[in-house]
Amino acid sequence: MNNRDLTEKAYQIAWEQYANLGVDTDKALARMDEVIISLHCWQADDVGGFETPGSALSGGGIQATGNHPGKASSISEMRKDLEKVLSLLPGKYRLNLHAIYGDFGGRFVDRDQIEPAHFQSWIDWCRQQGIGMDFNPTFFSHPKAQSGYTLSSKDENIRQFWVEHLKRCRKIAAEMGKQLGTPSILNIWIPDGSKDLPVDRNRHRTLLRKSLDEALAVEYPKEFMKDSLESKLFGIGAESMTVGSHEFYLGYAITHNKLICLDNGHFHPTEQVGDKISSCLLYVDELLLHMTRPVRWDSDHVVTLNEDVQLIVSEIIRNDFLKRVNIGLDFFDASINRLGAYVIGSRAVKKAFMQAFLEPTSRLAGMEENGQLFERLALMEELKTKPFGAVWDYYCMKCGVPVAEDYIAEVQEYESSVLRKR
Ligand code: RNT
Ligand code: ZN
Repeated sequence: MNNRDLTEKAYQIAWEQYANLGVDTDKALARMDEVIISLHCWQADDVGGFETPGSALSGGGIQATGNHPGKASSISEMRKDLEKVLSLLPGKYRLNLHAIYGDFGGRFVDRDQIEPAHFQSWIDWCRQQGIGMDFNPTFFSHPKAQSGYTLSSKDENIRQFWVEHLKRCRKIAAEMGKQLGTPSILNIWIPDGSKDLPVDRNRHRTLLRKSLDEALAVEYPKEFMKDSLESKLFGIGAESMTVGSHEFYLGYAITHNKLICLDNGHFHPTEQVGDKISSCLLYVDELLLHMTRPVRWDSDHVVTLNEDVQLIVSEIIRNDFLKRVNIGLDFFDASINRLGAYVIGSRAVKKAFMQAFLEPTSRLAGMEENGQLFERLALMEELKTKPFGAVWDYYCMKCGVPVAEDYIAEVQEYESSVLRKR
């Protein structure tokens, strides 16, 4: 039997097995179109950007490790890589760009000088691809970030420099959203913090609030852009205090009607972001997710289909939160093929959604309601070994992208014909 027929046949059997559980696999497939993942540009080049030739990540307490050959070192290489990635992924996507990825035409343009024009070629590329765009100011890899403080700096010149950067980024994001007809999520993450025990934490947090008030003063229509705030527990070199903590941003977001960004690498390892969603959404309209895989620390490993990711996604689907949750990826692994990393991570998140769509949720909820807790746990365990993979493969086939592990050969081919020649 050829692969296509085999995939069809496996799907028919899966359809029946899920039907016995009261789940309609065809409906689950149709719902996959509602899931849009924002592909973070920074996996393509280890968070380098294109400000100057050979730009590289420095400071900020984040790190890409590894030196797999073929890293994108120009905008055209990056677009080519992203096009290849998109050709291997089922369903819908967006592009998530950092400010350092502007099209600066070979000239150095400092962060307080960037304009929408520097991002026009990206907007045009996204339009061609039929995808929306998200955006991020870049508060690291810059001499004015080396002190460890940006928006919360006590140095007024430095603070003003970063306020100006943020103002400009918001304007650029609004332009992206306006031109592409879908709001751009502007995510603010700053590395500000202290390696050792600070005496005056309060001053930095007060300054950060002041900077946000100044930079967010201009209101843009929600159809063009939305601001999001990303907290963190600690970073390398900022172990003792992070100015933009979860409490800080949650308070700011609630009082200013902003989005909260939950990065699942940014909490104590035993905390679950999946558990935070229903709390945050009682108080803010929308969330942004940074899906990542922290291994022992905020290591930004490639996302895999693990229980962290499954809980996050289940919470979204069980509570019908999809319209209020924006999904972004945030990992940067330079030790393996970078395109392959995108494909593994994006597919893992989509697989989690497919599993969530295949859950007999009302049946489980009924058991819970009746106090049948053994039955609830037993059914959850059994669901793990239902033929979800057959539905996933069929979905990929219907989307016209490589089925199952077939994408490995395509990534290998791209590596030998393109990446190894760079
Ligand atoms: C850092 C944050 C942040 C960055 C990107 C590059 O810990 O997670 O989201 O990873 O902005
Ligand atoms: Zn993040």
